[in-house]
Amino acid sequence: PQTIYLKDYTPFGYLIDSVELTFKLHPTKTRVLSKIAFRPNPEATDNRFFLHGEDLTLISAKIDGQDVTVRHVDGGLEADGPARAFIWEAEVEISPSTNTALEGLYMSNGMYCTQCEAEGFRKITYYPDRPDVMATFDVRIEGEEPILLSNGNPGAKGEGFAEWSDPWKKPAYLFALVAGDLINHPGSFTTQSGKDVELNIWVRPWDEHKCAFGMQALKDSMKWDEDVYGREYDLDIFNIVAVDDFNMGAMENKGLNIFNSSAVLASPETSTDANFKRIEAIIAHEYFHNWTGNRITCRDWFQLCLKEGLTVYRDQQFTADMRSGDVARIENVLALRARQFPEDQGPLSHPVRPEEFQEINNFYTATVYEKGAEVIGMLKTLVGDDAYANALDLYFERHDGDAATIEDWLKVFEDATGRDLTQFKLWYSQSGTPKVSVSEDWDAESGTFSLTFTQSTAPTPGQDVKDPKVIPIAIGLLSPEGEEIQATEIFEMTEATQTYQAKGLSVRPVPSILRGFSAPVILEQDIDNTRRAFLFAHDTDSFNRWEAGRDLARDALLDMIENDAAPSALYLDSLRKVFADDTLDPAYRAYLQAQPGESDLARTLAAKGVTPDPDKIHAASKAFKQAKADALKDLLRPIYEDNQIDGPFVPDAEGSGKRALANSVLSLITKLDGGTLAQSQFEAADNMTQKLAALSQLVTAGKGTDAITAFYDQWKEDRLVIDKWFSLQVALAGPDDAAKVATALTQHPDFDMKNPNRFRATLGALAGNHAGFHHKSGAGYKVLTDWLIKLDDLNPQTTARMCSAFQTWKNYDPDRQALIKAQLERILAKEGLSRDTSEMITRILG
Ligand code: HT7
Ligand code: ZN
Repeated sequence: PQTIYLKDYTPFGYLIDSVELTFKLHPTKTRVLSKIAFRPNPEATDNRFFLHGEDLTLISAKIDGQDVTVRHVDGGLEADGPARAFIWEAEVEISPSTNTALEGLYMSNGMYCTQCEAEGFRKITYYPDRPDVMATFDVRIEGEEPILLSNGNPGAKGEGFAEWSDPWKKPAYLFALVAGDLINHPGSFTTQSGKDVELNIWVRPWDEHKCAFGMQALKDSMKWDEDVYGREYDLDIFNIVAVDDFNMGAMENKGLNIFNSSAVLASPETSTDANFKRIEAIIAHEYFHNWTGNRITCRDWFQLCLKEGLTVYRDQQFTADMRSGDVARIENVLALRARQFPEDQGPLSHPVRPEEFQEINNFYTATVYEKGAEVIGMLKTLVGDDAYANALDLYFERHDGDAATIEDWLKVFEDATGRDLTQFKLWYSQSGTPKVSVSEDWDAESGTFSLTFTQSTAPTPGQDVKDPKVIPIAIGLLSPEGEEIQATEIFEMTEATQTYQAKGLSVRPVPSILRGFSAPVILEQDIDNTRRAFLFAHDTDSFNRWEAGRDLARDALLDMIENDAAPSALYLDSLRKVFADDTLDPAYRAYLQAQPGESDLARTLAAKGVTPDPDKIHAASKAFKQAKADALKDLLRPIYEDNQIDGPFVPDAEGSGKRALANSVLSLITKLDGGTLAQSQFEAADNMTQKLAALSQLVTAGKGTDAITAFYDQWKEDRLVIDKWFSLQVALAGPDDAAKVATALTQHPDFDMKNPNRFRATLGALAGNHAGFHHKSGAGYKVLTDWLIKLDDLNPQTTARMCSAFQTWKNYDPDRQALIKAQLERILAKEGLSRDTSEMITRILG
């Protein structure tokens, strides 16, 4: 397969003034007629007229009304393009119902829909399918379906047809079409300049009761983007459509966002608090793309973080404003460490702006998205809130309508602040997670406290040597009594080794370093657990307070795993004191007692050079939880009772926080009562958050058989709930059973490998069950591989994404490595393996 390089970018030879598309819908013989006005691009040096095209049957092609001879070449066609303005017309035939890759135009349960990012439009018609080619689109859809939707504003409509017109220039990846038997949940929004916008969430009739929350989240997002970024919506209508078969969460097509139904549909009976929170964030994310992604798009796919990093940063700000900011930061960092750190510290490591790829779909990664957002957060920390706001205003003003680059983005900040960002740019080009180690010095005579920091980044694939980066390190100082004697300051580290000093102090302070996780680095602090316990009790920075408790818990667990130690009395004692504090926000309190997961512990061991033993990790995790339950015994029931809510379920910060705390306590109580309380919660629960938490506890306690059956019987008609049913059983199966449970569920009549949600619920859950997946028999590896090989024929994109389950393989012992390697080689040997999966496996093998 061909590798594409950032350094090879050249503009396309032609510009497009307008695109007219007509769709004559048919499940196997859809006709697409295109009429495109091209003219030579004065900035291009190469005027080859090449149009991308895949899986298309060409019926006819004309230039200025005359039939034209085309040459079919790899990935598309070529024709002799005139060196003047001309009209290209083509008719192609495609087959949506047999398109299982869910890219281009496909069918999901009888409904037509599209997914064009990144390179799916070329499966719809011949076109320069690259983001720097932007055009206005006029679309006519002819079909029997009652609802026919596309981008932009609605035009003429009649029996069997509808027309849409998008006045904003856009790249083809933002094109969308939906046709089906849908009903709308309506809403409206008046923009800051007084324009009324029609809002709709389009769903199947039976899902109408699951739209209200999404609609409110959309209105909140529209208002927030006006209030915080001054961004107003720019069409008369904003449509969202829910689709069951979808490769990712959602897609920001101009004026017609398409959502995986799991990312928009919600009701208290069927969705958990976590689902509600995720839906709110995804609706915001896709809406925010209207400015950061659509009005200003990417010049090429290497610049993906330009829109994704910024839009994730914006949706994280939104969540922090809508809910608890402290908890949101903990959740973002947990997600970064769980998904991005392993990527950046393994064979798939790549820069936030990659410089080469074979298949761009493989680069919609935690590094581009989540680390990309951290980079924006650091930039804001470095320049300050006001300068950030000015820079963003300038960005929108200067680049509206552009297909921009990271250079453009940084130039805006340089111009707005006068700051040189040359070194900062390394965050975009240099991969790997920096390690920052720190040592302390106290000069009592002068009252000077020094912190000496050293940064280093291990080599990553293709990058042996790393330069020092700019790292904003937020530091606060506490007195030995726990009072804040110096509020948070930002220390800008730019050298490999650099010292921070605080002078004129009367006592040696206790430092709180990297407050709020001010940079995506690994902080190595040589401090003892008494210091950690102190910070856990007193740190005035909520993130670092939580982090201190987590570090204590992690060290206690590692001691149990490595040295068969007893659960740390210091930790349990500290936890008791902190956990008893009912003035703390319940959601935050729930996080204070959460322990690192098994995969997290395995990675921590590997980073220390210790080979992780999944069985030992599993056993220690269980024993640790039991010890916590014993130590907190008398506190648990009162906390559980105090956090029950009378009245209707509201998925807001307050309600979800109380439920999170009550359910975290339930998991400890189950360790003591064997599941009695969980059984009554399961029977009484009127919402999915409490139902599923109770079911999880029953299954973990080995008492779940009847509840699993009852749950299925109650919810068998609801696909999204049944995804939970599949996932929970595999995720909670014991190490010896996980592969068997997953295999048995793949035989269940409701298992459908073509549906990515169901596939992930079953096989993704197996990969997430650490001790089960890494079972020494190799059964976990084999079951996942068997299914990845089958899925690759149907859906390469989802297959390739799921290969990342193997990315940590070199952390394990030689036997497990050999077992995994054999499975990776088996995948690679498969005849006709997709480019997506082949690239992933080749990179993982290293
Ligand atoms: N910009 C979108 C990324 C995307 C995608 C979405 C759905 C299916 C396939 C996809 N490939 C790429 C989603 C986002 O970041 O908002
Ligand atoms: Zn996005």
